[in-house]
Amino acid sequence: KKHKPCILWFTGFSGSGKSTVAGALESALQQSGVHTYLLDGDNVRHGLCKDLGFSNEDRVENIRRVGEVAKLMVDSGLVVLTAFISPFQAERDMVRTLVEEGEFIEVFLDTPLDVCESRDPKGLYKKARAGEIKHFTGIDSDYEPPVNPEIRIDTSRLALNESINTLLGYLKDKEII
Ligand code: GGZ
Repeated sequence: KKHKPCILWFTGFSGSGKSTVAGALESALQQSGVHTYLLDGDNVRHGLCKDLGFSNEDRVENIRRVGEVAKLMVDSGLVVLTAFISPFQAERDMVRTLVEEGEFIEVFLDTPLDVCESRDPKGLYKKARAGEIKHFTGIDSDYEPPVNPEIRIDTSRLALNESINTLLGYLKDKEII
């Protein structure tokens, strides 16, 4: 059986669970023989986008580059997962236009900000509240929630395996896998 290439575009606050859910979904897909690639800050902001910071302008450019790379990966037949805050609807919509209808799947990690802040795995919210980090998303930089996401996941309400089952169910329903 063959899968259909697509982009699973995860968006949400820092600490909302994007990397965790995308990483677990990627493992599940690989176990069933689906060829995938996960793009996230760890492999992009240290290389392709290492010249960019966190001003609105730099975030727009970050997402533009990630979108273009994801499109190339779709052309080569991969299921691409991306895990970036990607705070603006306009840039998410722009990436959607780069691929065919149905190939862009917007996954909104709709975990409430107070939950993300209480998790604070890297202590970044604490630093942002103290004014040591400027332009932190949700504190002093905007996040525009998706208007019409294909999938919505609140990791404060769902266990990881439930989130993964939601995503796998969607992909099977749409005959992507
Ligand atoms: C937001 C920041 C900031 C600021 C550093 N605002 O939890 P993390 O650490 O691992 O994920 C966040 C990551 C966000 O990078 P993205 O490339 O996803 O952002 S965007 O899509 O908006 O371009 C956080 C860390 O970088 N980080 N400073 N000021 N997140």
